[in-house]
Amino acid sequence: MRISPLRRLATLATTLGLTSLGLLGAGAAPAQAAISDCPAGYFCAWKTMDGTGTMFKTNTNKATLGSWDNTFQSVVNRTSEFACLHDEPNYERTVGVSVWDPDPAGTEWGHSDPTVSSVSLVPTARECNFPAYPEWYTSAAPQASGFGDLNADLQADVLVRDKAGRLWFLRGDGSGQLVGKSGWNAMNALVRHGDFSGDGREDVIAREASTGKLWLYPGAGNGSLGTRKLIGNGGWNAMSRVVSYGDLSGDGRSDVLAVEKATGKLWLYPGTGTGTLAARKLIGNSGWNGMSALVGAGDMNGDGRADLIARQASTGQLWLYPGKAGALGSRVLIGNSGWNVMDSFLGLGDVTGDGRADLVAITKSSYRGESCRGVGCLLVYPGRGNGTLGSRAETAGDWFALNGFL
Ligand SMILES: [Ca+2]
Ligand SMILES: [Ca+2]
Ligand SMILES: [Ca+2]
Ligand SMILES: [Ca+2]
Repeated sequence: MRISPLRRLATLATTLGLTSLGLLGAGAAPAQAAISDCPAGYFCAWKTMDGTGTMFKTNTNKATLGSWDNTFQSVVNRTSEFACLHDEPNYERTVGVSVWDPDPAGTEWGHSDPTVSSVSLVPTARECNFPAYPEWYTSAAPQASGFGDLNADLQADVLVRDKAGRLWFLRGDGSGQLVGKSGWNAMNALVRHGDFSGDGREDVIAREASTGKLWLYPGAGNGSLGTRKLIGNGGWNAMSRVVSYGDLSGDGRSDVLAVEKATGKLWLYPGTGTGTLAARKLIGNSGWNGMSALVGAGDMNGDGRADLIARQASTGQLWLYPGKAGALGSRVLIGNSGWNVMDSFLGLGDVTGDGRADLVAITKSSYRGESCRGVGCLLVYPGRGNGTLGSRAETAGDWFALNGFL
């Protein structure tokens, strides 16, 4: 992504324009064009370095630029979307794209290389260079694992939240479907793991940042979500982590785990199967704030019970806490060190198609892999069925500039 370093304050531009007028003298000539002529809601460009002369303006995508092709020298983006300036026509994304942030007030303008041949306006900066959602491919599992599959086609699927607050359903064939049009950035926890409403379809649970309320979004069975229902009246912001786990209590219904910020205690909130949560039970006395990731990972050790994977922040180690009836068993080290390079984890059941639950991770900028480096590498660690993980596979490299995965 190329961002022009040459930015100027529009107030300066305005000043320059007025200065020019002043030099001309009152009434001596028509008012000279200026950056400030760009109307609100438009992207504007000029063939001059100071925003004078004829102005180009658009509030829609332009696949070609006609007489303006390769002429932009000064630009301002007064739209509420990101302006992508493509060096090639038809919004070519693979070469030469510069990104201009939304600037409805028109307080910033800058210089562009005179190489622009098409202009697109998009809700997220990522979309100037990539599709709105990342690449996700999976193999069908031999049997249902009870979670990780919103549309019940045996292929583990992912929900991705983008920086514009939209929610995308990735079914596992590389495609993405918009299932949440807006507003999802109001949530500061998003989890899914199993069926809470009791209709056999996987659901999503979200915590509203402004209220601390916990909402259940019932899965419709096709990747989209139905009308939400309140399942936690408030107070959930007292939790540092909320995990949708699968069944820990042993009644076949999916449960929620949460870590209490103030105490580091781990609580079990048993799902009732009717879209509510029963009275909580303490299952971890202290220390859980020392974990920087908690993943309801499904049955990793092959005993038929869902397990929990936790990353210890201080050591970068990965631990498996085997699920027992209503409690967690003694932890087992499954990753020696180095796991702090992961930005997030996904427990989706079996994604490799061998019937064993796997672990998926998305990397931070410090990751150095074999075929992928830096932020946004998608890694699959195949579960061996005995609680341990096989060697990672780097399966995609475009899981960045987004805002959450579940
Ligand atoms: Ca699926
Ligand atoms: Ca459900
Ligand atoms: Ca287990
Ligand atoms: Ca597997």
